[in-house]
Amino acid sequence: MEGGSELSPQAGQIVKKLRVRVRAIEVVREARSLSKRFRELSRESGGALDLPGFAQTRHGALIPLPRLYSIVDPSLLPGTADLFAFVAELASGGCTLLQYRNKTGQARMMVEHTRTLRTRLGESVTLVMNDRADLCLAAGFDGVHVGQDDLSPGSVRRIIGADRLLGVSTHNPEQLQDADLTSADYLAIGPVFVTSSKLNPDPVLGLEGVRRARALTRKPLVAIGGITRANAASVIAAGADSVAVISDLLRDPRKSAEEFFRILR
Ligand code: TZP
Ligand code: MG
Repeated sequence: MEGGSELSPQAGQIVKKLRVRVRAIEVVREARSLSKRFRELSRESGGALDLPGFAQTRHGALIPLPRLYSIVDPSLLPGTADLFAFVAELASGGCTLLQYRNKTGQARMMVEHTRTLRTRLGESVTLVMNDRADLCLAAGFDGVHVGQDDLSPGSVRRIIGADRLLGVSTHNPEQLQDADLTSADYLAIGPVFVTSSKLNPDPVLGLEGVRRARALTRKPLVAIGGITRANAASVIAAGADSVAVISDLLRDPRKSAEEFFRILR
C-alpha cells in the first residue's frame, strides 16, 4: 500500500458502482443525441430507414426503451415528500424511464410535481407524462403517453413536435393495428394480467395477447398490467421489449427495480 491511499474492499465496491452509474448516465445522453441524429437521417432519406436489428419506428426514432418502464401514481403514495423519495429510489435502482400517471390531481399541482421531478432527476431519466400533452410541455418532460380515450396520437404529435416521445396504450389487436399506423414511437399492450391499479381495466390478454401484439407491430412494445418480478421474464419471452409496472415497485422501489433489471438482463 502506498501513502495509505488504497481503498477498503467495501469502499472500492462503492467507487466502482458510482463509476458505472456515471458511465450509464453518459451512455443515456449519447443515446438521446444518437436518437435525434437518427431521426434527422430518417427525414433526410424521405422515409423510414430500414436497419435490421434496430427498434426502427415509423416516425424514424431510435428508442432505447429500458426493460423496466416504471410508472409513478401519486395517489398510491401518502404525500408529496413520499413521491419525491419514491422516484429518487427508483433512479438509484437503475430506472432511466419514468411515467407520471395522475388521474385525480389538479393541473397546477401536477405541473408543480412534474417540474420538481424534472429538476431533481435531471436529464438522465426520460420522463413521460400520462394523458396530457399540455402538461408535458409545461413540465419540460420528454414525452407523452395516451390511451384510447385521450387526444389522438396525431393531435398529440402536433402539440409535442417530432422530437418528443409518444406512446399509445392498446387493449386488443385492432387497437394495436390502428396505433401502429400512427406516429407513435412505442405501443403498450395490456392488461396482460389482472391489475388493481387501473379503474375499469379492459379484459386480461395473457401472454398470448403479448405474442399476438408482437406479431402485429415492429414498433417497440411495452406490456402492462399485473406484471411483477415473478412473471416479468415470461412477458419479455412472449415478445415485449419492456414491462411497465406500478404496484410491484411500491414497497421497496430501489430493491424492486434492481431485481427487475437483474431478472430481465
Ligand atoms: N393500463 C393497463 S393495466 C394498468 C394500466 C395503467 C395498470 C398497471 O399497474 P400494475 O399495478 O403494474 O398492474
Ligand atoms: Mg390515458
